[in-house]
Amino acid sequence: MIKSPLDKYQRIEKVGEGTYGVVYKARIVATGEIVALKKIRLETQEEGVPSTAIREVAALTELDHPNIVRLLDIIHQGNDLYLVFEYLEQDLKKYMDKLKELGTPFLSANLVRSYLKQLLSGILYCHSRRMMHRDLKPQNLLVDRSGNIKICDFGLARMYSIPMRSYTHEIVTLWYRPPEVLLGSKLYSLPVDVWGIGCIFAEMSNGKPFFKGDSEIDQLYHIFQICGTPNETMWPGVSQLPDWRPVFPQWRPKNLAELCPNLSPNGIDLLRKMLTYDPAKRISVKEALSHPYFSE
Ligand code: PVB
Repeated sequence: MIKSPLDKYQRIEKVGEGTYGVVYKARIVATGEIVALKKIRLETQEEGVPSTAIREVAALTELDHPNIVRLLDIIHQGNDLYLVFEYLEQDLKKYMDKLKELGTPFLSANLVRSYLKQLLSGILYCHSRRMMHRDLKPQNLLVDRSGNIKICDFGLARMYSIPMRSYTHEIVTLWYRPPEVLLGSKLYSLPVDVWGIGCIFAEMSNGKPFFKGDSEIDQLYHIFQICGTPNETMWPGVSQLPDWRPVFPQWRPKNLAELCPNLSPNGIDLLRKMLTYDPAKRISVKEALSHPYFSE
């Protein structure tokens, strides 16, 4: 038998299927250390993994922050790329589902604040390196028993583009997608991650998704019904976006404090700034971290 670099790892069990590939719980044979092995099938016409993909993934090993899931190793084998990450016990979605089953659907105010602060500091680390995530959602946030939360799939969304369906044909969620992307903007940037984090902030404190659309237009209308239908006054240029329609129904904005009864007035103020339509006016991650909500 020819030795493969994968022999260093022993698969224990399949964790599940993510957007880009299947994830296994595994162990480093030599040390017994538990890791996560993510297998990415690259659908290329030609044989082998494109060298640009390998270079880009290699750059991700440089990301070193307590709130970013650590990429430990990359193994390239035939048409597959195996990414070895630190292992975490569950994701935020599963954690929130478990709380729901227990009849205590939402996170405590202190845990919401702690998770939000950790998420923002992980994102600030990446944004200051001009990297955006583009697909933040509770399934991409991993939690441990000590109150830590870590972001995974940073950098992958950029390389592989966000597919319509996961490789197992699961429909990819639209609930965290910002209005500029839903309206067809191709020049979106770092503010997309702030919108996604805002949606997750509201979801953690309410115990249910904030904008729960089942198609792109339904997603947009859910946002309009809560934030009000946007216009040129609040968002200059909105009517020039590719998927803007002059016939969009007109809704007035709702009161966020009534929709998020567990958030303090400072929390509501921060949420409103994160869910600002115009990406240029949306609060930045850095500004969000110095919001009074975090010094309550
Ligand atoms: N889940 C890197 N990684 C992981 N990716 C996923 C992980 C994980 N740890 C490091 N951990 C778990 C372990 C057990 C469970 C869950 Cl939700 C997550 C459980 O009890 O079901 N990815 C999963 C998908 C494969 C479903 C969560 O998004 C590879 C980043």
